[in-house]
Amino acid sequence: MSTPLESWVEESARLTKPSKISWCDGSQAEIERLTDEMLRDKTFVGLNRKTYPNCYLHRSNPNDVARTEGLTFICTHKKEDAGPTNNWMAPADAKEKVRPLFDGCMKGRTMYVVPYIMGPANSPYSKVGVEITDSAYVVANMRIMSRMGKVALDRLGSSSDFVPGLHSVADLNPERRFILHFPEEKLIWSIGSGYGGNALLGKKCFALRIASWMAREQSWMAEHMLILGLEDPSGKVTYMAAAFPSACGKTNLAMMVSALESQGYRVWTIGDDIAWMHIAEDGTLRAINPEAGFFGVAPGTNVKTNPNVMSALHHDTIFTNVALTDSQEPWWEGMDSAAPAGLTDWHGNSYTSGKAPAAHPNSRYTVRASQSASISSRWEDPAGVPISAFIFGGRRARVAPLVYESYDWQHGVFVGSTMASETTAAATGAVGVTRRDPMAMLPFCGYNMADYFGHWLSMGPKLKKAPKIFHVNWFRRGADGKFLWPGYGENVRVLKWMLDRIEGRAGANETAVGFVPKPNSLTLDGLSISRETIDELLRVDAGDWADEDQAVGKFFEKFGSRLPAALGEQHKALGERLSGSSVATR
Ligand code: SAT
Ligand code: MN
Repeated sequence: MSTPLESWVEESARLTKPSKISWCDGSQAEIERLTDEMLRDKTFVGLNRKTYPNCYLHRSNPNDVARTEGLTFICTHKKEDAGPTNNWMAPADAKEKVRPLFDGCMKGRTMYVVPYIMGPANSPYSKVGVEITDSAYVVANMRIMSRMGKVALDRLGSSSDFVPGLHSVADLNPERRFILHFPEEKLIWSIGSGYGGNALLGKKCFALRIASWMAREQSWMAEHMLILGLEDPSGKVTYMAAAFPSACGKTNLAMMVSALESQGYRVWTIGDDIAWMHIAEDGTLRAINPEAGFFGVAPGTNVKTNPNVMSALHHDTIFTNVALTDSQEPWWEGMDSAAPAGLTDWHGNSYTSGKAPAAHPNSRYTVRASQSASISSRWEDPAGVPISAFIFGGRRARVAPLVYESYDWQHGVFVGSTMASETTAAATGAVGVTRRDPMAMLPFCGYNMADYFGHWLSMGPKLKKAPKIFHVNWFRRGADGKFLWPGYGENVRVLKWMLDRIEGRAGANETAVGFVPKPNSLTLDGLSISRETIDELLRVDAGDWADEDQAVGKFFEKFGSRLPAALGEQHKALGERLSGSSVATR
């Protein structure tokens, strides 16, 4: 008798008709063989063996360079269960439409069966997925991003408890590209793209869209959050989880080299993109990082913005759509000052400066988390780490102060649900447009967001001590259009303020939007920043916030009567505080 996995693999092979089926074991021999094949068929370009051993460059099809949210669907029986912020198709219609595209799509190709675990191999919170794909590049990435191969098959045994994901690059035609999620049967179908979150199905498709659905059913949380530990001078580590939209600096924050290291404050990395959090028996919220690697944005990454990842990238790394120097080293905008002579752009053409960027703005590196010097000794703790704070944030040129703390859990959920950010190159579409992106989950919530807010509201009271909820904005600009806050390693000063709030040490002013630091409660020594700049960073502008309040009202209208009443009340209370005389600024 075949196992549920074997049956699904057979069924998928009957549909896609590959010439060969290869079960991936995750071994060294396997990756060496795949790498050789990819070097031969030009999927991979080998990089400098001395300075970048075991590193490869992949150039994707120019029409396939980012997640495609418009082609991503949540397929539930009832449209309302997908909600107003997701694209929806009925499951039967979706299958009828997309099955013909899978029919025979692997003819003449190898079908790889990729079993993987999301989460540490021995954690009770981890889950097994199996991706079927015809892309060796996907296999190589999954080997870095998850615990892939034999370890996953061993965990699964003959059980049916895995999330199947069927993937084919097919003809890479965006007209025939679909990223389909069937949360009711915990199934993923993805066709027509080989890029990032569209194709590495363990990441956004499983660990966020499908897992968010499971988490609501089972009273846990699957969130688009980094996890970090802030060590204080006594050696005590406090864990925080932060949600920012794609390409807003989660990786850099999670791997930060602290500007306050000489004072004993250090940052340790648990994860940079996704957090799965469960209520433990002691009433704490325990977070694991379901991933095993980082799929980070390359442009803007340098020894100042993320020194830890820069050293991690010097071996065993896959680069996608970056530029190439004449000594076969990767290069991207913002790596160092000027583009070196003899550069090849991400298309593989010789680069002319002043024209389009040499590296694609959403070019990426894929690297094992364990290669970072900042990795926490507890990053694979099967019990997870206890979360003391949530941080929401985004890119806002105006409005949002550098940091503020919500009044309580309910208000914090309101703050998260009204998050907004200027869009980035991580998804196709216009860049720099402000959009509401609640909890940074807009593209990743696998069900009706109104119900998701309800789930959030319900979680706080179940915890013995709910995490404090903060909001940050590193991206506020002054009248001259320049960033007011230096960011990167200096962000530890904001984390330290949060820690001091958690410990009841730091002062704050109560404003209409939440608690804002008293300027003297921020640790600013060693930083040359004027008092005026700090005041501007912390300012709650009544006019800006009145506009914000209106925009929130409009956004909430989308959800109609499904919006939890508590959020409507929070919105009303904000309006009252704004129109009252309570807008204190310092
Ligand atoms: O979804 S991706 O993995 O391509 C990257 C992101 O959007 O965070
Ligand atoms: Mn992300």
